[in-house]
Amino acid sequence: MARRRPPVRLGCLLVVGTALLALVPAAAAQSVNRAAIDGLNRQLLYVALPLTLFVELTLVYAIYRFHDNDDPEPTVDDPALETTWTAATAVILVFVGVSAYFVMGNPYVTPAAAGSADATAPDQADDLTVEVVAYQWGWQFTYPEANVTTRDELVVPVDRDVRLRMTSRDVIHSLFVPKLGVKQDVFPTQETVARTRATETGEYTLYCTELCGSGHSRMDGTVRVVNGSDYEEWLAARE
Ligand SMILES: [Cu+2]
Repeated sequence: MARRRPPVRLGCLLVVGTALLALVPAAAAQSVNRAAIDGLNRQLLYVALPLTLFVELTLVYAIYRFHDNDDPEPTVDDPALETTWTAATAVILVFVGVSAYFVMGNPYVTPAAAGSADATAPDQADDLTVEVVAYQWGWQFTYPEANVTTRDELVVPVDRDVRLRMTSRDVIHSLFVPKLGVKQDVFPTQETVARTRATETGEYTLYCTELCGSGHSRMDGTVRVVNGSDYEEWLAARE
């Protein structure tokens, strides 16, 4: 039976179809971190999806086309084909690496990557700084400028850079706010920093995402993103 190339036309169709998917507007992200991470996910999805479909459909086609082939021919060398798929794979891996590198280097996603300055250096003027202490099993948030402390509730103004300087009173914890794309481990005797700028008001759940003892599953809280004047009011009411 004659050897046939996989359905290349079908592959092209899939690539074009998925590229069109990229034109569909994505749901608005709730923070700059989240926008960067979602953007990367979409980029990788648009590469992975047509490839997956192409491979799977080629497999199904081969099964259908050759299922009653009683006289299969041995595979022959095809240097051109081998070079092509090796180079194509390399290009895809470089694309994945470079895309991920830029998001990891984003100063909101990795605050320590913002210039050579260490992340715990004096804060920038436009940053609202909140000191976070994690403990078994809860979160304490202190607003140093206002001398206000809350438990399990972080209130931040929308569209403003927020810097969380975090430490732990006992064991390792990890602050995770999925909707805001914030995730950072919290260590005893050490300070780590998380940064974000929320772009949508609302209530978001925060979790501890490091198994830290029997109360770990209850170690959650709320991040309330409010507009600037509501934030000032809230702060003033607690001073
Ligand atoms: Cu914890």
